[in-house]
Amino acid sequence: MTFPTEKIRSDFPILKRKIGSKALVYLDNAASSQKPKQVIEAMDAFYQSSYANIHRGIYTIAEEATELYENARKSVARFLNAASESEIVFTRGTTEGINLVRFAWGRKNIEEGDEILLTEMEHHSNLVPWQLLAQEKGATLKFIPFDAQGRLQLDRLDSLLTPKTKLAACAFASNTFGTINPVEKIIAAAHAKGIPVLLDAAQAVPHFKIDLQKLDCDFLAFSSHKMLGPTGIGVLYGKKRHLEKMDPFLGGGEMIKKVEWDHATWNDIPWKFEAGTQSIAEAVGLHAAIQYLNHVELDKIFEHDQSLVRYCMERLPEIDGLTMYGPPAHERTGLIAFSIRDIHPHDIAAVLDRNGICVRAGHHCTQPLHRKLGLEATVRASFYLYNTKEEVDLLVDGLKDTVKLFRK
Ligand code: 7TS
Repeated sequence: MTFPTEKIRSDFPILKRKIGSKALVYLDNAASSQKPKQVIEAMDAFYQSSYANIHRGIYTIAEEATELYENARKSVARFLNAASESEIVFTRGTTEGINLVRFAWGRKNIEEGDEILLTEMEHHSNLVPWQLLAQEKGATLKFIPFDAQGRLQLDRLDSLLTPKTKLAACAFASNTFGTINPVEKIIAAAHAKGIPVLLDAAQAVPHFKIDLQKLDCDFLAFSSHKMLGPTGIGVLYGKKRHLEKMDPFLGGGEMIKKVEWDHATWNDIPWKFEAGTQSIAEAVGLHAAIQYLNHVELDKIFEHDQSLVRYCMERLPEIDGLTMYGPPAHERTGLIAFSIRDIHPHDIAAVLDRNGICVRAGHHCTQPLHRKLGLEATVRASFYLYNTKEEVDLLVDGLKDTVKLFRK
């Protein structure tokens, strides 16, 4: 069966928009995805009929709101095949999830002289929190390097995992190279030495199936807004035995059991980590997004995204002076970063915008990675389930126009 792109496109109201006289071509999905009407309507219906704060009301709509929020948690647990929904903590997004581990796990477990192993292709969200923790504790950061094709050099792994390593934290898929990293190997090598592993799955969960029972990572963080859901909500998965031993992240309402004047005891997991009023409507929206992804099927979405990136990588060499970064198409998610000789990425993005085409130009929050490539910035096109081959053609046409304009 062919992938039902037209049917899918009809579910996304924004895709009917024009930029000037041009149809919107949205190729910035790695930054954030668009939302189907099923997500927008689920949140709208919640606000119109069941909105109330959760976990405290005895009245009907408060009970409905609580059930919807907790059902969203159950659906995330099923989506990832987590052992229990108590391992699913709602956060504001990937960045907050990683910082939660930094504060609630890292402060307790990282000491002076310890090492944290990262990779050279981390988003700043999985780099800066560890820099801050390392500075606070007197710990050191180590990095698995990447090679000329944007692949991790795993032959270095064993020597980088030392008796001082207390955590390995790694992007499941790179937001700049698109590389799907061999995280299973990293997890196996780290676990053999008793080292827990955190995966930044911001670019993974939206695009391919993850089975936490098979994967066996200790922590995994991602954002709803990159997987058709709303902004303002994300997930931190943590193994029960870690979450139970961790200190709270933020203090306040909801995360407590009993409060005295000078101390308090903590709620059970996952609520111990959910202080204050949560993003309730956003949880409803995330639930609807998961239902949508399940309906289309992630395996098919992955195949579709890869077919687009493969086609794009076949066509991009038609552009004079273009360099692509990262591994072959079959080793990546549906995104490609590139540069064109003597034309600034911002100029490329600005000309494409005149054609209605949205791409990301800049360092994509991976400055050290760009510096290692000797670049300040690249252009990145990233695809998702509603993109088409025709849109790739429009991108290539737009790039040809850009080159003509700048090489007159
Ligand atoms: N980790 C990775 C691998 C990411 O790609 C991003 C966002 C984040 C973490 C942070 O997610 P947030 O939801 O907490 O902001 N990546 C991008 C990007 O590539 N362009 O804009 C945001």
